[in-house]
Amino acid sequence: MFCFQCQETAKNTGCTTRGVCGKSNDLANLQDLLIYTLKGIALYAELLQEFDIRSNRTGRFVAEGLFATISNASWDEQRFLSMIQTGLEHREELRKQFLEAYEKKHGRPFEGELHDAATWSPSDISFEAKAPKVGVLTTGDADARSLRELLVIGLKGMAAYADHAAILGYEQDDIYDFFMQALASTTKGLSTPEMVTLVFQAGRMALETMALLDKANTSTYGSPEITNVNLGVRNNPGILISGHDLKDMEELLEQTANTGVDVYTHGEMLPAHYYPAFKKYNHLAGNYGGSWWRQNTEFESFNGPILMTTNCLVPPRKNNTYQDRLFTTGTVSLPGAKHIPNRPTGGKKDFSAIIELAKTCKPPTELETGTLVGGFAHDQVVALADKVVGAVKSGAIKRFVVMAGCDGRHKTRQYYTDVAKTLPKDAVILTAGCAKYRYNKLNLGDIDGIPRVLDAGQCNDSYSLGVIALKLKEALGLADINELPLSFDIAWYEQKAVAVLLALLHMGVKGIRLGPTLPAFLSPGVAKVLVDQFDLKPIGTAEEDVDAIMAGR
Ligand code: SF4
Ligand code: SF3
Repeated sequence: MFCFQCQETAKNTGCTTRGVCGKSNDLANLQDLLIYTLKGIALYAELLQEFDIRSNRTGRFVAEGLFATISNASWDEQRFLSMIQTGLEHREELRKQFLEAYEKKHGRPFEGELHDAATWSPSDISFEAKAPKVGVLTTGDADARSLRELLVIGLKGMAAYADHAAILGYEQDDIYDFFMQALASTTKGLSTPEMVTLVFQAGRMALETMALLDKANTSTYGSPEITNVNLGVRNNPGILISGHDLKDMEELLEQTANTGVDVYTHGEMLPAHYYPAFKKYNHLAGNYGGSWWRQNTEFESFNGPILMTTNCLVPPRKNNTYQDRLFTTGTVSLPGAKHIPNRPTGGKKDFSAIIELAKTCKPPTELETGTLVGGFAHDQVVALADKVVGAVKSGAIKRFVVMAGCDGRHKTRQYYTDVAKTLPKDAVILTAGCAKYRYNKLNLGDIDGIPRVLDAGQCNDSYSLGVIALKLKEALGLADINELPLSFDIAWYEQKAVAVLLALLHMGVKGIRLGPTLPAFLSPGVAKVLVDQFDLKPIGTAEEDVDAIMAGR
């Protein structure tokens, strides 16, 4: 195996025998083979675009496949074996369609050469034998490998956003077309400038995908509102729901109403509390615990069933006792955990097994008390625009610092807590994603009633931060986003953060700090392009960086 897609990769170069995350050699190889299968599908889908033939079914399959390979989502080898099998069948359908369309148009059969990804057959070689031959290291040149993987890793993040939007009924042809073009491109001998262009196009498409998801979420559940979320527990049994899937949240809340079972959010599901559509459920009791890497202790003390709707799922340790209470659904899977099947067409998921189990469980053990405030997505911040702009003009707010992104288990992430603590009292933190758990319980106070940590939501809501920046630019009459009193100190872990980074670069944001380490998949040559063109920086110490941030550097 060779995997370097996340921030915790071994020695910041690559996991080669077993993932730091726990991913096995076989699972990593199967994920590579799934990506290779998607490349084969993409090659035909791209060719079919020339005949104006496309289908959302293919787009959806590719998005789901990419999403399944993101860090800490799908741990079940059987799942990948079945996706590869289905993918190859799907590829053959597209191949047939292409050959027919070609012959119809040209009056003769297609005789061109196609890449192995489009033609290999499991009747010639087993999945196990094929998988190790199609991974990241098959691209020998370090810069070409880096550009291809930056593109594929960014696509994985975009695919997660596209999948969430599709679940709510929002899909766009141009996004699916780009998935096909980008995946197919990695099988071609493109020049470096051509590959760089595709990476920057990925930034534009990432922004478009995030905008689509924002529309899907806000049209379905309303615009997030300022909300105080309870951190304590009640006396009823509870179900803990984590991950990012709001449709699962909706259906779980509906099905648990009047059952005597409360629902608590964990990790990235915290922002569900901000949506008007969920506020009517009195049994949505609060948020329990912190970010994903604390699951092994927090799931233990929750006492009731846990529903994982997406990443990040940390496999339970041997001494954990909650395996029997752990349920997965959607993209996420884990051998030994019960999986709630997808909703039938036009129907709903059936969470009754989780609810029945919850009724037999003890209420959660209290971890903390108090509340957390959030819900500062774009509409809410725009509603406060006069107040915010007034505070900037009066000098009460000197600087905004976007500290969005992911959390992770490494000690080096203490940096983000230290930055939050060290920032002067006239600085406001804008956040989204689970990165917030490094500082959202520090009680950093407010500036004339504006909290110093403004949480827009999940990593899926990072789009809001871009909209807020553009609105501030407009309100302050500035020509360029880089003239704003705004700095970016982004924490990344998994591939959605890479999509967000590419989107920010597309927006022209310069001087982003990215940590706790720069991605291992950036070769020195590719890193230099990003440093030269966008002034992308690694983090330093909290003190140095806060000084530089406040000085606009
Ligand atoms: Fe290693 Fe991260 Fe890949 Fe897991 S996801 S194998 S930790 S690089
Ligand atoms: Fe977190 Fe996994 Fe990325 Fe959604 S839950 S931000 S790491």
